[in-house]
Amino acid sequence: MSVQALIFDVDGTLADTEEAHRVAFNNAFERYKLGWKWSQDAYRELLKTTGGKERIAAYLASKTLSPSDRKRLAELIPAIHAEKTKFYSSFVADGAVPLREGVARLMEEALTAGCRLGIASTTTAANIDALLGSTLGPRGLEMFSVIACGDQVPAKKPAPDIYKLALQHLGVDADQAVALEDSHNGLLAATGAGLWTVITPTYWTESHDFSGADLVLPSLGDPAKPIPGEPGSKLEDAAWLTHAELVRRVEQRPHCEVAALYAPRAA
Ligand code: XBP
Ligand code: MG
Repeated sequence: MSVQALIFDVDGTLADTEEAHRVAFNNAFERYKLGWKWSQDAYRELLKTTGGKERIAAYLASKTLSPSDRKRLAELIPAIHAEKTKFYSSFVADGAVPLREGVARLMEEALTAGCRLGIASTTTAANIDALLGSTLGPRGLEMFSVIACGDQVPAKKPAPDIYKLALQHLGVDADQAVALEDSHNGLLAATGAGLWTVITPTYWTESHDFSGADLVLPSLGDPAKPIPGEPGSKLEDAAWLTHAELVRRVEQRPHCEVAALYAPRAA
């Protein structure tokens, strides 16, 4: 199989965005005078639910409320989330969130090698537009052949739906694509769709279970920000993951071999 596409997750992978999301949620809660405030510890737990609207619903489910209050607040979720998205996309548009190290470099190396780029994310198109525009300029959106995101699929990560949608629109098979992710839910979604996976965790996801991942690195690395201990620990060519090394590793050890190592033992 040859690698035809790299499919990037957004939040935590393209950029370390979750602190900005957390502040945006809290701003929206204040705007609606809800008296809610998500601490970093609480948010780390809440992140186990993907999707902002679903996350608010999960938080609501954890609260003790009268049936009428629960119904009123549940009906308010879309409006609260829309307000949150306004706050978040304005933070990002103002340049508050840079790309993680190595992301722009790997994207350019892939495009130069004739490999296409896709996105498979749980967040909204508005947030992705703001992030790509503020970090890569007008060219940002054009670099991606496909952007699969948010409510385009009924089941969000860890369901594989968003990756299957990205593959479908790219017109490539799962064994011709690599997923780049940061979280356990993202890993499950990508492996569930049959993709080779590169995981670069963040502060929010470093404690997650990444069993079954094909390659786990602290970041993609860059000449300006080399990965400590590399080359030699996990990488061969450089102290950052190059597109050439990624392709070589995928071709040497297709995902199906790795998945077999973690396949549940037959009863
Ligand atoms: C991570 C998510 C998103 C963000 C918040 O998405 O689960 O819900 O935390 O963004 P990704 P929204 O798949 O890119 O890691 O409020 O727009 O959902
Ligand atoms: Mg993510």
